[in-house]
Amino acid sequence: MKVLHTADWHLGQRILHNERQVEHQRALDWLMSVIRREKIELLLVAGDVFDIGNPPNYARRMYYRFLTQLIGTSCRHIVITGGNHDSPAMLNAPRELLLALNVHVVGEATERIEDEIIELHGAEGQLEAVVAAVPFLRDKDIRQSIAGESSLERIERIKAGIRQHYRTIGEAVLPYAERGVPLIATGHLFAKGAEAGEHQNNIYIGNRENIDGSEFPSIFDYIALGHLHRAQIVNQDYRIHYSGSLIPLSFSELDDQKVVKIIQFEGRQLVEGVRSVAVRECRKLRRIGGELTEVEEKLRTLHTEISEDELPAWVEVQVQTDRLRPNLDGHLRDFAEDLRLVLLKVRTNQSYRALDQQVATLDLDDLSPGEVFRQRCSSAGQAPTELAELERTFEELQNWLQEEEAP
Ligand SMILES: [Mn+2]
Repeated sequence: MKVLHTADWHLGQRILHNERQVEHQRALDWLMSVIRREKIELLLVAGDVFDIGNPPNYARRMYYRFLTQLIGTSCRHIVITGGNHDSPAMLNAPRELLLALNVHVVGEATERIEDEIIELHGAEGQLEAVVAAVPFLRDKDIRQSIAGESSLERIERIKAGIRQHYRTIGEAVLPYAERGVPLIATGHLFAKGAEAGEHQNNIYIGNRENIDGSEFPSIFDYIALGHLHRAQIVNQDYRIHYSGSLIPLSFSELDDQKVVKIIQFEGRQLVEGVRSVAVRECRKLRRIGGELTEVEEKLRTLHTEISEDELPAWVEVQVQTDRLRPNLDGHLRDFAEDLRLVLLKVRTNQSYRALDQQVATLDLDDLSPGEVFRQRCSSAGQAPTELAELERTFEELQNWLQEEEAP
């Protein structure tokens, strides 16, 4: 059984108001070519297919077109699980229809753990693999809320609930242990022993380290994770991997090599370990800073690195300057246009302004909601001792909004 593991597509995502449609389409086309070339038999998508609960129509079309293109390829089984960005209802809506195409969708956890256990059968009806398709586990899936409990107690309960969910599903696959077929689990969470990107903004402190890597049941031969956008192995355990996202979803992911994971099983054994296949980059995202002349020089250099078949690079620029420069933005954008570069954002350090006005200018786009909240609390004279608890409550509120409304 040859398996391809990917996650965190975030179809419909935008970066600083710019659509990623062309990039996503190219990434999916590339993925299709890999599935064909490698003769993949099972495709796992471990959550966050879409960026928002109500994605634009083009993003839905892209998703369904991709699934349709899999018909007639070597890829006989597809398992898709919901992430925290997906709307479970939206993902589950075409479930029965997709099942007719061998696409198994688990948008959310239900009360029956059996709903997450997927037996994959070959053309002759023989068992080929078992997937414990665990989606993103929402607060409501794993515990009853308890009045009057502090946010820290709540976090501990969520963690205990997640651990319990995996223990239960590990026990539920025990009957398959001797069948000689791969036993695979999925997950969409933050496993301890993994690193998030610097500013991956969909992970809150309250969600940190939902489970320790060692707490995944040892019965599973491979654990396909999503949620962290950086591809990595968890706890040095050769069985537990994040595939990472398919394209860089923010400027903080610039240094990550985007990949998909390919796993070849013989019975329950991994052959050749887990292979990372680099996603073909179709647009460069760069952050460039320095004095104006330096910035111009770096933009020229970047221009030379863009190949013919790539889309114009997207650049964020920070200019160091000690004086006011009227129309700096317009000047740099004109400069970049001839170089097949698009400046998504031009910033200045503005130290000259702070000197006479003592005003530090902040851009809302650069701040996370948590940072805005913290600054607001500080300016309202909130005592630092109470700030920590307030911040946790705010995070809880954000999590709740994200889970309930999947923005
Ligand atoms: Mn996620």
